[in-house]
Amino acid sequence: MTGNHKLLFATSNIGKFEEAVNVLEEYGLAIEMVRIKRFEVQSDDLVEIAKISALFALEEVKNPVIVEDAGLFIEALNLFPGPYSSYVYKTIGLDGILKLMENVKNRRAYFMSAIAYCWSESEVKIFEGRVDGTITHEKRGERGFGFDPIFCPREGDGRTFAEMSTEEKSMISHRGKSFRKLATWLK
Ligand code: ITT
Repeated sequence: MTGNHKLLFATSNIGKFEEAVNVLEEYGLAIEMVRIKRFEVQSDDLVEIAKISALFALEEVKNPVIVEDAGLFIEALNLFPGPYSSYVYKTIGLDGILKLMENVKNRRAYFMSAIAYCWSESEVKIFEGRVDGTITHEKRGERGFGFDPIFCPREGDGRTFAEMSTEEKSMISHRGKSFRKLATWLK
């Protein structure tokens, strides 16, 4: 689909990019990071945000391109911060979320990843991934990025994503799942 060109990934988040590289290299696929100004989309829907952002990115780079929108959805907070995760991370941060979760018994949460791959104005393909887990009571671990120190995946061994290597996280993460779907489709 991409000919001899490397697949372009429009993102400003190096953590996301490294995870994507890690998954795609298992399939012999290479990607390149392009930083473009993200089009600010107002929507409650990750898929919609990814789609519109990918069309915008295509306009900019004039080559097939992927965009990924991801978010953390916390059950007890009515799925907040969801599509607003980036803003919430930058404003109230991990401590703010832990504070909102003080004395909250239901700690269930999930991460979602929606990749939009766009190669023409009328052609956008979506790949989604989800991982379920719980919000911890304290921050643990130094690796990863974003909300990783307070998210403990259900399929794991009790460690947070921030206590895992990139490889371990990608085996079970929302992004690992969505990128493996993309890779399978591209192959
Ligand atoms: P781009 O839009 O430039 O790709 P971003 O960081 O703004 O980068 P998103 O809007 O998709 O990306 O992600 C929203 C936020 O959700 C992100 O900044 C993190 O704080 C959080 N997040 C997403 N995936 C995560 C993950 O795997 N681990 C921890 N936090 C994550």
